Amino acid sequence: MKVLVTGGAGFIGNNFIRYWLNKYPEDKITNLDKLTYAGHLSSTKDFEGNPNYQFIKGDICDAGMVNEAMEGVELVVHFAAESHVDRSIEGPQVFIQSNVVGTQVLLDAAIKHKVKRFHHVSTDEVFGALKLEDKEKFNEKTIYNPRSPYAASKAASDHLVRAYFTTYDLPITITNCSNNVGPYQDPEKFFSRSITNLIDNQKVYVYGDGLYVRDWLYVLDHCRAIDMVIKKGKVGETYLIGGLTEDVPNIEVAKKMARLLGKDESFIELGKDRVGHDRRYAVDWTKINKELGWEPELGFDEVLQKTIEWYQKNEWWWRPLKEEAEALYARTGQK
Ligand code: NAD
Ligand code: TDX
Repeated sequence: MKVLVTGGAGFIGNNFIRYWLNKYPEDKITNLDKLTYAGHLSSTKDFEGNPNYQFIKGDICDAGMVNEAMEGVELVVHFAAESHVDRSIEGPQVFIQSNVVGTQVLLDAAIKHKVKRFHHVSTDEVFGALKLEDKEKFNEKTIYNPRSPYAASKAASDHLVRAYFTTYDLPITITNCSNNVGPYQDPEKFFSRSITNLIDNQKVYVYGDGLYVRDWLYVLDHCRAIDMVIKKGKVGETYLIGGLTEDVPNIEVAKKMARLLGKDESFIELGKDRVGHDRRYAVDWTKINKELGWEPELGFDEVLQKTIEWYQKNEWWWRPLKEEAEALYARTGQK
């Protein structure tokens, strides 16, 4: 089968391609990626020579290029997006362009080329924010309430994907996943930024009061869930994917990281808050568990340990990216 992956030089995309090439060695994968600041060919180095893998540098908003890449494709797995909330606050326009217009260009091409499945990779941020005391978590029936330009652009893309199913019968599936962590995550995100700061004897900057909560999931557990939805999921359906069953506030995450890296709490600083900061994300993943048998393999402590070890062993990968990531925080005042 010929598979088109968009955004495969980014964090989740490269992990997904590596996973898929190993699990389905007979498939041929084309990776279409614009190589924005978040796309790195260093992340695909270990499989770039695989005869079943091909890289195309291109923009998903470029219909000509997308149509060429879609030739003979049966499965599209769509990761390409601007993905960082802090950058969307600084400059929303590119989020609308890549995440909304780019998705629409891909959907049109998918119809033209009669693809058998268009899988859209989305986020739990489309649902807005839970309160710390809320009992009910996000589920497939939760009403959309995006609160950052990033979340709004992803919400728009989800609506478009569903509209193409209803209007044009395009065989789609959607997954909305919680916060991923693991190998090859750009050091701009909380986990990867904090771990690499600590390795460099720098502080972890925890936004606001530190009582914000995210639902952390190991990236390969996400890749396995996408695989299951593609192979066994029902066309037209949405599946939510999440990790933790108990809340861990960001400040506790930072403390655990510091401890594991041999640092005391003087390496943690409560800092400037994010504008419109969503208080809490928590995902109810009962549907994918009951219908497809998915559950996360790794608990939070294992996720943290494995992720720290990867960044300790792979400085060659993250060190060249650190300056660009910290330049963002110098501009936004988050150090
Ligand atoms: P990332 O920022 O690490 O990677 C995005 C990739 O997309 C990069 O390689 C970039 O070059 C590429 N890209 C961006 N705009 C493009 C364009 N116009 N044309 C072609 N390529 C383009 O992102 P990520 O963390 O790997 O996230 C991947 C997808 O998963 C996104 O759609 C995101 O919304 C979703 N998601 C992410 C998380 C998370 O925790 N990281 C959680 C749930 C869902
Ligand atoms: O230095 C930091 N200090 C800090 O306290 C950074 C970078 C973040 N934070 C906080 C903000 C959030 O509460 O940590 C939490 C996680 O922040 P991010 O890593 O920026 O992730 P988040 O905003 O939750 O969004 C992520 O998860 C959902 C991804 O970036 C999205 O692409 C995905 O859709």
